Amino acid sequence: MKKLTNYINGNLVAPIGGSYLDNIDPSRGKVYSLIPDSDERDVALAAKAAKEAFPFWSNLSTKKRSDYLLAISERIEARMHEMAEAESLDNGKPISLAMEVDIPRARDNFAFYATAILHEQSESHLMGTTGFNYTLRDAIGVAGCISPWNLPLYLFSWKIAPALASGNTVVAKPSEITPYTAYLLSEICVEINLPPGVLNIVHGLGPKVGQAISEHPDIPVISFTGGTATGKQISATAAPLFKKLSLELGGKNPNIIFADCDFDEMLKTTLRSSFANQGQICLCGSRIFIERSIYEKFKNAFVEKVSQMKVGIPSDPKTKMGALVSESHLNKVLSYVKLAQEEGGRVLTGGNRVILEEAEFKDGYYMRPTIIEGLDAYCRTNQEEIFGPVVSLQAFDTEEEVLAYANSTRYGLAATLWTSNLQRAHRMAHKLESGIVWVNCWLLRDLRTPFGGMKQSGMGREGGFEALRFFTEPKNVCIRL
Ligand code: TXE
Repeated sequence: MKKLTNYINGNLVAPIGGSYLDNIDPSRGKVYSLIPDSDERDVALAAKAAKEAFPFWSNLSTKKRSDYLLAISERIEARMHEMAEAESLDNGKPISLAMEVDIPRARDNFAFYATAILHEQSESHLMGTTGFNYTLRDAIGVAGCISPWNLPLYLFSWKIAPALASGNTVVAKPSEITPYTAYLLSEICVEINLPPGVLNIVHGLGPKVGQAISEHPDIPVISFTGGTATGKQISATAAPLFKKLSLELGGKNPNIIFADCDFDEMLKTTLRSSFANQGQICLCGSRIFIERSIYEKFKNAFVEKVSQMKVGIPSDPKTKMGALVSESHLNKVLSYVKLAQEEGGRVLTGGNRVILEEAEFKDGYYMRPTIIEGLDAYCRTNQEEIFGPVVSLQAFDTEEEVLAYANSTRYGLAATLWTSNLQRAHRMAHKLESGIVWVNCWLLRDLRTPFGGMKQSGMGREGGFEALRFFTEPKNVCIRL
């Protein structure tokens, strides 16, 4: 069975402790490879290599750093199909999604930051004839990047690329549930001769490897995406060490539908925003609020479409809904369906595990996309992040009422708004407590825009120049004239 390796100081190496974890293919429910069960000794080696590489990398010309990142981007493009297959196998997502979204986006993340640094400008502040100030932005040192399983290479590269582009060296940890494409990325780094120590990838469990990164004294900056509870744990570790932190956490996003929207466009997009990647995207809209006059029309059309969605083998190009990422996650999602029923919800479609007919895939973690109605906006099902193919429907009468529902959770990541009334769109966008508001669209992403959440959805922003700012230390220089 294939054993993945860590990537430390330019070499593909076994973990020091010699032990491995099972890596499961969720479409079959079977172990298909082994990943290093690394510990603080591997992290220490990686941090040492990264620290030693920092002076060289941070002093390299912007153009040379850019060339290395572009070379990574080009190799991802060249290995696109292989990487999409690997992502689909590792995560359970349809291969079509990995080909259209995950791997192209990872490629673009490297290209985006490789070229962004060529266009950076620094600020200056004139003080009449008295003096002037200019701002230097220097790389900080070794950056720790910790990422989750839902968009494995996409989110991993969304952190690594700006950290490296701005001159930091990196110790990175992908999710132990979906490590494979991070391993392929380390192969690519070897192929392009990335200088040793610039990027180090350590595989293993969160409480061991992630914790060791969070507490390592030579890693002063940490970028994390994952669950809110883990974010809290990392903050508790990093705060007394005065580390710079960026946290991208969970969401419980509202999808608000007014009667005056373009119904067909809204319906088509709402299918995606509810169930793309089996609902395992932090930006999915899991609470759907519908203006009362079109509630029944929407409900009937939505239930009809969702009940026809094919749940199938991820490697089949026609599959739209693949497997959930793990058995424990499937059980967690199913337990929320049960909770919803206990809370008075009615399951309109789905709600159950699916056993595929193909014998090879009968143990995979499949579930039917699920729609629930009849729940109160403030019940647990509507307040806690489920992170699976489950949405709830609720009617509303006024803007004020739906705003109160939308803003009622502890999260504030993304909101979607469907209306053809421009004034209302601006009014609502202003009042929604959400880091991202999509009007008449969903997941329309421009990599230059700030990305992140309010409240317990996170701290700080990624994306565009926000990420380059995060990974640098501003220094004001004041000159008397
Ligand atoms: O997250 P975890 P998981 C949410 C979603 C999901 C939940 C759990 O609600 O159900 O998070 O997902 C590492 N110190 N999102 O299990 O456990 C871990 O190894 C340092 C939202 O993936 O937070 C992995 O690499 N690191 C999200 C990473 O943290 C630790 C996307 C994320 O794992 C650690 C995915 C520790 N003590 C899940 N413990 C979004 N907003 O995009 C774990 N890790």
